[in-house]
Amino acid sequence: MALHSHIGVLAFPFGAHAAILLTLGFDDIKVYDVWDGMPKGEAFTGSHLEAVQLFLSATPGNFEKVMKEAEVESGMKISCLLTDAFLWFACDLALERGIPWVPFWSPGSFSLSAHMYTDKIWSMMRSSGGAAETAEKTLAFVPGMSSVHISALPGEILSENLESPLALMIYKMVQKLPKSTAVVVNSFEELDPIITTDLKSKLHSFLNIGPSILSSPTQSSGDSGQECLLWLEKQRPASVVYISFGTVSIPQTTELAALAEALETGEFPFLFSLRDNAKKLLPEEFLERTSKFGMIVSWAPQLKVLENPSVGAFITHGGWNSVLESLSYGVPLICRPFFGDQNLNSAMAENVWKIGVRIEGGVFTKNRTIEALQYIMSNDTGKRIRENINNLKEKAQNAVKSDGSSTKNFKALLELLKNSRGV
Ligand code: U2F
Repeated sequence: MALHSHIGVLAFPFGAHAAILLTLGFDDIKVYDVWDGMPKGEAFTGSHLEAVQLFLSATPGNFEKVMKEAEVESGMKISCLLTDAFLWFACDLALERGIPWVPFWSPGSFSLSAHMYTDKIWSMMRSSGGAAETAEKTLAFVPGMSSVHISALPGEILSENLESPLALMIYKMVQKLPKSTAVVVNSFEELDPIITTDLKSKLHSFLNIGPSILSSPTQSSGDSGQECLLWLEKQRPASVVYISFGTVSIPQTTELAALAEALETGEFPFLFSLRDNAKKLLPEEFLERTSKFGMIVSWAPQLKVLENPSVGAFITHGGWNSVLESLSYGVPLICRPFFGDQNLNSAMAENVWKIGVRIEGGVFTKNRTIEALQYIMSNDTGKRIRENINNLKEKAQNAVKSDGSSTKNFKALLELLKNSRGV
């Protein structure tokens, strides 16, 4: 892509706190830090919601300041805003400048769809007496999600509380998205064609450009990664349970104990990605007792792990990237969701795509975990699930081929960026 004399802004919230200026190529990217709203000179001790609140009160001024600095320093005008979709105010910044706003929605398209239907969902919940009363009703009026229960929706929708900064941010985002030039997601159209068609009818342009791990796999495994990959090589095909709860969540001690007991009792070979600070939460001497058939690492090269034929199931929190990666490599899921879109991702996996199961009751107990593992790993009961996930794997691989839907969408995105002012 020729982006000469082009200056765009990539902006992502929280943790990164950065606006990234993009010009010629990777060597030409310059990162600018944007103030995250934290009181200067003080260590922050509040909750993550307070952090979101502080961040929001610093916007959009914090971004505007840095964008101006970048323009002065580079001598170029910003011609496009490519931002995390959560940064809804980027819509106004782009409109003021007369340039495109391209929001990236990092979870799956169906959770975006659920947010787009929030007003309708709320009115249905109110007329039926509230979230608890409607928990078992299905989203019959949301295209492509008619078999999903209300109870699977993200907390930000179920609570009907716009005082929560996160819920307010998502709600405002939904109002702005129809004004965006294009909404980009890391998924593929064939995964939920009905939802894709519906979102295309509501947005100027809706571009599924994934799974990005299949179109540009770049993960390096490092030294600790090598060790667990060598260990996987020695295991029988489809015999290992891979366990990871993503970058944020860790189950509580009682649940970790139940999960550990299930692995130990059933002698399921396992590879567990568990951060060092959480290892002490495991039952005493669990590591020693299971060292013949299990391995724990603080970070696993997840893509290479899921690609390995010895892995037969993935116990996950249902984060969108983990779900997409698992289906891209054909590994059935056992989901224990924690917050946000994870419950919905897990419900889609179990009820719509039928590529996995949720832990019954929503929390690990020894028996429920053994049941889920036996169900998925068995030749008999797990067969259908493996067939379904392998079908989706094939569709995902086709989507990123040169004539695939995601490749076409990615080209459309590049055209859109090239045609933005300044090129
Ligand atoms: C938030 O999800 P997380 O970041 O907690 O989880 P994922 O979306 O599943 O992403 C985890 C990534 O980290 C990688 C793994 C995924 O790409 O391959 N990884 C790894 O390489 N090695 C490890 O040992 C463990 C993880 C949020 F909590 C979710 O609700 C959202 O769905 C998600 C996307 O917005 O962001």
